[in-house]
Amino acid sequence: MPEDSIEHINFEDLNNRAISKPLVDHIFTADPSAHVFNGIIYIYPSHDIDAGEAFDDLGSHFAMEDYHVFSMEDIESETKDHGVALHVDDVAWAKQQMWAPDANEKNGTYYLFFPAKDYEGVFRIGVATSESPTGPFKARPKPIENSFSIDPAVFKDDDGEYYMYFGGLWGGQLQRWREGVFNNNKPNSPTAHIPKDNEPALLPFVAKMTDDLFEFSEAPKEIKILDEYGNLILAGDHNRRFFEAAWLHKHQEKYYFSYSTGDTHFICYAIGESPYGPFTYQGKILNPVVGWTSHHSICTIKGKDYLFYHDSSLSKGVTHLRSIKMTEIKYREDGTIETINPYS
Ligand code: FUB
Repeated sequence: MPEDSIEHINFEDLNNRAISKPLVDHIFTADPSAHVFNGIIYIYPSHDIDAGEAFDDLGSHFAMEDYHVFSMEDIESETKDHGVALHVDDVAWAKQQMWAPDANEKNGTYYLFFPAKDYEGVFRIGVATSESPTGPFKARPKPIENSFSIDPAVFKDDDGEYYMYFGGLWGGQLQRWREGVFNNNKPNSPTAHIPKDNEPALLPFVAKMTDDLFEFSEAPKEIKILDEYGNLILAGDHNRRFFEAAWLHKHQEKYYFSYSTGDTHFICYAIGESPYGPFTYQGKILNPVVGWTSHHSICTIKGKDYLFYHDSSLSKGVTHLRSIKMTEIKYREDGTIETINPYS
């Protein structure tokens, strides 16, 4: 959201109209990835810290240096902060910008998947493990080989295979990987290397994980997001094209790929028959929230699906510091999702 438009918001009115309250109010949190492990809800968000720098589209205004894990006994209960679960100083390969993470579990080990910039200024994706869902997590010495860009989301399919979905435009650098190697030209422009409006939009990636969940077991593949005519969504279609915040969940045996449209701030979804897609665009899950970005996850809790998301209502937009929230998702009989307005 442009810096000037947030200044004109009446936050008292906005907070009165907000459909949900921040789950955490003692620190600023964003990009919530939620999972249920052993009957407890665990949330793995980013941690927004004001860097004291001017706002820009590369995220320089945030000093995001660690992750806290939160838990809830049920959807109405207090959100418990389990403290710092991983700090950038404890990740040998990572220099800065611990952006949106995800987590998963396999055979009693908990895995934290996270993007960070390496010492060359290139986003990579790392893995850290713990015997507890709340950490502390111990990071692998190197990032996942052939990983790039941001926003990992790791989905476990019913057959026990795990897939990582990832990618993000502008500050997330996906546009710099169009030739398969990192393009470092015009380093300060978030929109350099973005396709023209009449070209297909950049696509997110998916890769199946190795048995130990430490690496990709295959080269990452692009995920096709198609319109109602079976054509790839175009780069100029800013209300529907993929930008960041990939997430995958299943509903009635179908695969739902959801994502943020970035500069237009929608959380959208597309449905497919396979974890690799293709996915056909269906509509919006969440209308724009106030703040710099929109980002979400979808988690089934006691048979109902919930959207975890964030906005900047608690910080009243100051430096766009964000706070995590949750609300229920409602499906229509045909499997489509009712669009949620974050403010009534
Ligand atoms: O929180 C930093 C970045 O902002 C995330 O990685 C993006 O998805 C956006 O929410």
